[in-house]
Amino acid sequence: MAVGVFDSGLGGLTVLAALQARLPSVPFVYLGDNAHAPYGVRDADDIFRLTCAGVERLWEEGCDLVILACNTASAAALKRMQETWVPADKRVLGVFVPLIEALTERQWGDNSAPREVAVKHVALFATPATVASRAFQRELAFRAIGVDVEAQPCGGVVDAIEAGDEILAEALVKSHVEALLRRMPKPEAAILGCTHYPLMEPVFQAALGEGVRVFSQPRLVAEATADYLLRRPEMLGAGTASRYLTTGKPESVSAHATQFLRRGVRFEGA
Ligand code: DGN
Repeated sequence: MAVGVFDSGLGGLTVLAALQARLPSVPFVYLGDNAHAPYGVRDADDIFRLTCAGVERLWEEGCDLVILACNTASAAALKRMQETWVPADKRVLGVFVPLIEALTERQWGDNSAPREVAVKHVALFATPATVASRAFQRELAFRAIGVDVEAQPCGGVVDAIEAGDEILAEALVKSHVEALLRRMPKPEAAILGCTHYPLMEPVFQAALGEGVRVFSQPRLVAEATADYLLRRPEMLGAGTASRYLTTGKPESVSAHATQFLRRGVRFEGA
């Protein structure tokens, strides 16, 4: 069985690259819903409908495990999908839980007793839709984790990265970080809660200052997926190479992806 990786567009390729590095013998099928990207400006019902359609397409490819490598889809659609839509023989996982586990590993000594909370003030940088959903805060509250989260919607950053405009992307990141620091002067940790932001991690780190620990998703999601598959080896079959599908125009998406990842990627039509 291949593992499905879904994103609204190209950003999930940062997560896929980490998955491929961590799990080199696992075949992946990536689906980018480029025809409907970006999701960050859509409403929750729309994101739910589009995400379900993408996941169904990956099930057709035999991917019983699908990772939503998109914060916006994870925030707006995942819980509803898991509660109302995903059948028992399939799994759909998102990108928040690995981050929360990484944050809390410093706070919980074991599964029962909370230790002294090491991180109290956390900055979250994400798309306007992810911030509006408050999904990250909900996940923390669900686990009774008392962390103070200050969220900064980072309008424009995804578009600037996708347009290859590094100067604009850098300027936007700096101004979003400054806006957050005015409200929360001393975060101990920062979460980059959008698939595109790992590409700007050094800019976030420099703007935040050395004392702030930056949590970036791709590596954490890859580690969590490796743990998950280790416990469920039956979910894996014989390996073949990864495939890349898009709801957009394969040629232009391939060119765009090659520029985005700085290596050749060839998409097929979904
Ligand atoms: N993949 C989206 C995310 O992680 O939030 C960013 C792109 C988008 O649809 N806005």
